Amino acid sequence: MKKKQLTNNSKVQQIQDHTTDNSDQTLSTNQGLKINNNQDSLKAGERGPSLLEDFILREKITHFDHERIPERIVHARGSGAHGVFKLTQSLEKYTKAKFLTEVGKDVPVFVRFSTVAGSRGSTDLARDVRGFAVKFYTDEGNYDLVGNNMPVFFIQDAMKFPDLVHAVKPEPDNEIPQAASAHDTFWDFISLMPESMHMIMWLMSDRAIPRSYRMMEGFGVHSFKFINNEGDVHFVKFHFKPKLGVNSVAWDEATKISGKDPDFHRRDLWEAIENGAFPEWEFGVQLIPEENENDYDFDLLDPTKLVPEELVPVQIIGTLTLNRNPDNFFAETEQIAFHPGHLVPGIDFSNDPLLQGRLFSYTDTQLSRLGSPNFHEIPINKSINTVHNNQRDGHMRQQIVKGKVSYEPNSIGGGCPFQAMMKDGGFTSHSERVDGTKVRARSQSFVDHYSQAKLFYNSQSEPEKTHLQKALIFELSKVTIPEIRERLVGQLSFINKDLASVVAKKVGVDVVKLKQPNGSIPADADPKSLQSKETEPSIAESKALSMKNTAKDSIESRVIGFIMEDGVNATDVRMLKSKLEKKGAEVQIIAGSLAPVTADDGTVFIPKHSLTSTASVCFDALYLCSGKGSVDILMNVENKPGTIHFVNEAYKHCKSIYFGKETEAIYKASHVATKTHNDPAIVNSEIKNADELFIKAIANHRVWELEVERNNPA
Ligand code: HDE
Repeated sequence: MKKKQLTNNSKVQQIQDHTTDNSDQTLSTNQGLKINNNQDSLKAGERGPSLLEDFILREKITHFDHERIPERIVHARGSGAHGVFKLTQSLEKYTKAKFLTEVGKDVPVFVRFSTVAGSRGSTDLARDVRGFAVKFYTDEGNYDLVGNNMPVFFIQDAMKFPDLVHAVKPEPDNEIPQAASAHDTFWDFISLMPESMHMIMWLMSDRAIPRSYRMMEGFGVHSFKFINNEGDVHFVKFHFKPKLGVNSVAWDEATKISGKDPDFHRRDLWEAIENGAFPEWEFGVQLIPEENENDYDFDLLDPTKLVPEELVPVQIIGTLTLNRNPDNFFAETEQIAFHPGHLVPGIDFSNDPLLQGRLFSYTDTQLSRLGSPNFHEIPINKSINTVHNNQRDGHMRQQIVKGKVSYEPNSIGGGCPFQAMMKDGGFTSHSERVDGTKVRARSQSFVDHYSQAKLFYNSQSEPEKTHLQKALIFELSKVTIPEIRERLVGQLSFINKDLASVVAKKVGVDVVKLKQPNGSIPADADPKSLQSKETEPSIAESKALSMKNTAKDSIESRVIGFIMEDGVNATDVRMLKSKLEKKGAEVQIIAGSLAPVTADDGTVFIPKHSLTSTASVCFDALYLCSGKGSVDILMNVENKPGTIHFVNEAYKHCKSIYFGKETEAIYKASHVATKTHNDPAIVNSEIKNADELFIKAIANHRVWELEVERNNPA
């Protein structure tokens, strides 16, 4: 694939000013002293003890000893990329934020995707929420949109966050399990928190096992506020919609990928960008005038609720494109420091009690992770706007401020740096009348915990509903305490009776009717009585909530495995490869070994994988290449188990499989031969327009609706 032109911008320049290229350079100490022996420590005699005076050894080892910094408490596992945000439609009517009013201007960004629960070295394919954090380096300062790939959250108040995280993290006595919610403490907590039920529907859906970071939606989750030049206020919800559609893998696939390639998402993002297939999202907003705040049957301040797109459509106003991989994972992806409180004029917080709590947490966590209040000076965190203030000193200070003055007001420094006038774009908090009694309480408008959980479940396609049921069954089957399973099933019964009974049957409990007081939990409450109001959603279904209804018209960056051996039909390979590549897909060759494959006309193909070094779970679709000689080798005693397993597993996971000419032996030995009536994703070279049918099937991602038929023991 041809590399597209990288966008150059001021942030790229700023970061590049800090990069070092070691090529053609001599090794040196941190003090710039050239080193002429990097093999041996200084000793008293060749076989004698090492000497304390070996400052070169000591410097090297001391630096090594301090290489690690604490990983993020949550979202520890992640990967990121640089890119650009381009506004296509001005929001001047609603906000004075310049980056949302200057159409066509390139705003540099860095995006970090992450899982939440696992540690830095955990697998990418855990069932989990994904972080979707975007730093916009605007001319008015950094704006951070620190969101997720799901539009709601587990809890309504920051007070519960440490409890939630402790419950999902590995259990404290034995540190088991890593990166998994399928254990007692998570479901114990959840079963006692009816407010989490909407989020649980999202978490048990396939959104929690994405095919790629590039195929996930992003959401700001909370309601924020837009303020325009006249001081008018609109509530705003932020959305990123992937141009490649929202797609996921099967759970069986996710568990296998975790073994075959735990870096699957990280690699996928990296390779797509290296290949010039730059991931893109449409950026959209839902806008609600301040005076309409109370028009809905949910509270806009409640982060367990979304605003259905049927009620407030998403207006697409820009594009986010990721076009450059970091040069150094630690310096950029690990040290980037997000904070929902990094704002620009024209955007403000709402009183969402979860958001309000976050405003404390992020700087606090950077202080312990990055170790200094000067973390804003690290290149990846640095604003492209100039920074002038009277803050001084601290660990690792980089800025060298000239002069005597570090206070304001001052006359010695001519009063500088001086306060910005409003007309110069200074930040002013939106002035809002706030009065009330000091209370430690939750608003009554937050007590409906089931209506949007129902809305989500009802909006899913049949295969999505089945996957959600199976996810709950898997997770609860790992819960060792029957009372927890029973309590959770009781919660499900308020969402959907069939869902509750299907799950109950499989996890060995009865559907027990729980009592229903409101959602807040009194200290002496009976756990079985912790229910909120059972309410109905105001609309029956929302199309935007099903992945089925997202873009399915592109095969760009899809990875297609071509399985071949010596004697393969070179013409067929070349023709299909070129058609797929023209549409932006990537072809990777798989053979019995990594030895070069010689085709029927003498062409040599170099395999990227062998049947044993990879697996079908790492590909979007398979082509069993034409050619009797090739098929004979793929079906010999050594290769046959691998070849057939490849096909059967891809079949089970509802992928498209294309059987080339003379591949009957593979077809017949596989499970595919047993049932393929009306299966649009099984393509045979004898069918008319076979190549086009294959391309269409790949764009459709999977034939999930045939999952029952395609099930086999692979
Ligand atoms: Fe975070 N969260 N969070 N969070 N969060 C962190 O900050 C926290 C919440 C989110 O790629 C931490 O720098 C509290 C909601 C993302 O670096 C920490 C509360 C949402 C990332 C923290 C929340 C998020 C974080 C850990 C409840 C979705 C990764 C390391 C009051 C809208 C950003 C760090 C990255 C990271 C605290 C709730 C998203 C500990 C206290 C809701 C995407 O500060």
